[in-house]
Amino acid sequence: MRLSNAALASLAARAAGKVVVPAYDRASLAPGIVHLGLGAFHRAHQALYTEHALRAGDHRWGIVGVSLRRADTSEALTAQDHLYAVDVRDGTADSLQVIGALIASLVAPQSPAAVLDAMTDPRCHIVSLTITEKGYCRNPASGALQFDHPDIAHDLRAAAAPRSAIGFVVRALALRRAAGLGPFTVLSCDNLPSNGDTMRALTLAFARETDPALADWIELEAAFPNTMVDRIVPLTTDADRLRVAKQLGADDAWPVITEPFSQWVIEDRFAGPRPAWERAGATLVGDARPYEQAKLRMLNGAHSALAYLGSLIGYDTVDQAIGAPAVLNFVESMLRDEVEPTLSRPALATYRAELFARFRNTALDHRLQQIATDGSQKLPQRWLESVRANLKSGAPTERLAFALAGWIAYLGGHDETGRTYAIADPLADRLTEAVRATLHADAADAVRTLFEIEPIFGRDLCAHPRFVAQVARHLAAIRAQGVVKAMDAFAV
Ligand code: CS2
Repeated sequence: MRLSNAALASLAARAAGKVVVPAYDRASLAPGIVHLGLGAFHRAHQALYTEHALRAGDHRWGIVGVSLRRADTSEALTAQDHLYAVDVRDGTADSLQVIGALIASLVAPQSPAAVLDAMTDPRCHIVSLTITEKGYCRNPASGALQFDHPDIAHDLRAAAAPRSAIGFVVRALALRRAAGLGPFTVLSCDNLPSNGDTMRALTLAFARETDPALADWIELEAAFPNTMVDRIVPLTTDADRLRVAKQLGADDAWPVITEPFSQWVIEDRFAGPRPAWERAGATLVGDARPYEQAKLRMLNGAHSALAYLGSLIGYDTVDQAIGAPAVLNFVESMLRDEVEPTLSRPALATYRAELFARFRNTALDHRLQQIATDGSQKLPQRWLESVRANLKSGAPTERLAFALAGWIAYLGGHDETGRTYAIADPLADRLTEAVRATLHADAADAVRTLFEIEPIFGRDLCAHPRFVAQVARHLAAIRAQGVVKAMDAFAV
């Protein structure tokens, strides 16, 4: 039996009280939210907060999910009335919930007009985004819109059938303005610094290029709150599908797997109405940036360090890597000594302890290679902002330099046991070429060559000889002795 509206009534797990299912009338939901980027993260995070509002009786907030590229998730969910299970796992208090908030899904390349129709529906008040860092088509170091990005160049030429999220947002806002409708709130839920401000600047840069009066209207009327989103969501595997089907008593082609922890901090400045997400545990604030910065530099910064150093050693998952005492000691001291001093969020030591407990979750099977993807888009906000702050204040940068050396070594494409892996990154060609060209060169030459890649390192970091020398020294040690031995430099 496949999961569906009809199947809900007869779910074996429901009868046994083992699963929560939507008890409201799904047919009555209005399409109040259009979400761009129908990945697992959205379905395990924002959709759950919205589900809470629907269960409480506010039926304005059905979600229309949009896949900007692939059709697979949409096809799988369409065949099951867009119901899916969220499997919360930590090895002890596991729980299963079927979510009904998603009411439709669209595949943008197949029907851009249908996506624009959904975004210009007068009942749509919020367009949220989880399109990953690279979906913003920006220069990761400077934050500027990449006008030469193929999708942006296309959308400037063919505005009526956009490809990029920014192209869709600008076109939909133009159509709403022409129709005399108000704008929607644009809610970025990606791991970018000041994600709302970032999206706003990119949207305005694009709109200015095509229609300055539209840009003025967006500037005045639309809202782009910053958000901090946090929940660890590994990729769903076939083993997950089998386990969920067994527990549920029905087949779910795309369940999502996640941890018990969830956090959402949102700036409370919307252009129109919004769901009462705070009743589901979201924190509405005036300024989300201290939370966002701490989360990016600590959780995501530690994640990336674990991903590159752990993969090099030969580990597959986060819990394996953090289980190695040398790795734990290194990442812990990196956060404590070189990241936390750059932050203003309160209770950082408690936050750090919580992070490590989450990383130890053995029921998630969170793959390091998932986190290792798109380093060029992630490292500027995860590591390099802390590096810059410390270079300015005179604080230490040794551990961040070591993590960077680990990333450069990781770009070699094989771990210390000889296993090879692919480098998944929009700048993969440039990165692997730079690493190949300097493999037998002096480590300092290798570091300088990498640091000249402006979209990642800007123009300032290669001009810090002390920092370049630190990274080079650690790269030489990692190459000569391997990661764990090289970490002896930090042993307590
Ligand atoms: C991870 C994040 O894949 C990655 O880069 O660091 O997806 C991380 O799991 C989430 O941001 C946690 O909130």
